[in-house]
Amino acid sequence: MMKLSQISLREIELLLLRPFETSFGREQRRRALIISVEAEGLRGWGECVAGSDPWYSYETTRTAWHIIADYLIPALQGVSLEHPDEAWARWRRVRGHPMAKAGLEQALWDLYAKSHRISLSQALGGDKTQVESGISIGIQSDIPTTLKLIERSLSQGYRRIKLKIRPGWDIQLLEAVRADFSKIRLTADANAAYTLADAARLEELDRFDLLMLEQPLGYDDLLDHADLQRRLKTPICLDESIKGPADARRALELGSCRIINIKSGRVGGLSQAKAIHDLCRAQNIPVWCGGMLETGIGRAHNLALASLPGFSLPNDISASARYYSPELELVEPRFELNANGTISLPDGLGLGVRVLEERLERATLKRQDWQL
Ligand code: OSB
Ligand code: MG
Repeated sequence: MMKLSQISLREIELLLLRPFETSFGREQRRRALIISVEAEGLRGWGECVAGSDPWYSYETTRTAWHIIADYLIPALQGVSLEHPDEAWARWRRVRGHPMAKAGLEQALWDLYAKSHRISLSQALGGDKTQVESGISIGIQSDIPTTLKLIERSLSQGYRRIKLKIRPGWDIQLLEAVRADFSKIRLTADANAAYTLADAARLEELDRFDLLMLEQPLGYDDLLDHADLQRRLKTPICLDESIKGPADARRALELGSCRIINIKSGRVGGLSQAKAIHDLCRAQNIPVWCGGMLETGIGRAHNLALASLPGFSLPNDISASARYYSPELELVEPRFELNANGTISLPDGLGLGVRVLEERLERATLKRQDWQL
């Protein structure tokens, strides 16, 4: 039983080591919300992955702040929770806003695991001690630069290369990559940059032996993806289009994809993420854990989620050093890539990392506290 006593909400900003560019835009600074929840002397942490702008989804740090502060926290006032699953039911009246819900729900999960003196991975039903790590490479200025980045990532040990693509930065790029790296596990992520009118161009991607093609069409679409999947040999993986277990069910029934990228933020939290995992596992659909340029806190949540048995493909969970300089890291220990291209789950209760509060303070733009 968790009798919540205090909640803190912060907006933070961290400088990325390098700008990250996708088909929808370029990011140099990562904004996020960090939430902590206290009960009986224990503290749980969560990260809301909504960013500055509504490009990946409609949520932003400002909409998430509004929803968390004005609706989600008040719905937990005076409440004792047995299990984090109960938060979803308490928030049922709030339509949408999955990232806002996920940030606070993650903190409840961490707290729950700590109060039961187990790791978050154990609390979720994870059975791995290491998870496979892939790297997501943003759109670069030119192909030679991309080839060098791939080379470096492979030498660091990453087990799968994902390239961001968009019309005009696709076939030529993949041609050059396959010329130099014929055997590597390679995927491409379009972040919804194409339409069904581009089907012929997308069919050409079949010859690059991609492990999957991620979210080629509309961010909200399932029907056109089903059409496209019938025309492609390459498995489609949906990211943006899967906003919860109901979308996953619809996508599998329609044949819109053969793989699902699970991000707890996009689907409303870890309980919802686990429900999608369970559904896919029952139907033999592989899943993997996507990323949103998380700080160490969100990264620790992703690792715990990816330790579930159905996460059978390399995840977008890279070492902390992929995005942030060591002085900005918010947690200890940092996440390092093992020589075999995996990241080890930290041992310890809950998330298994210690939040460095002075670092967090330095990154904070805005803070509000609630006594419940
Ligand atoms: O589509 O998977 C995506 C980053 C921000 C928004 C969307 C996506 C991404 C990534 C990076 O691909 C994954 C990561 O390493 O965190
Ligand atoms: Mg994606």
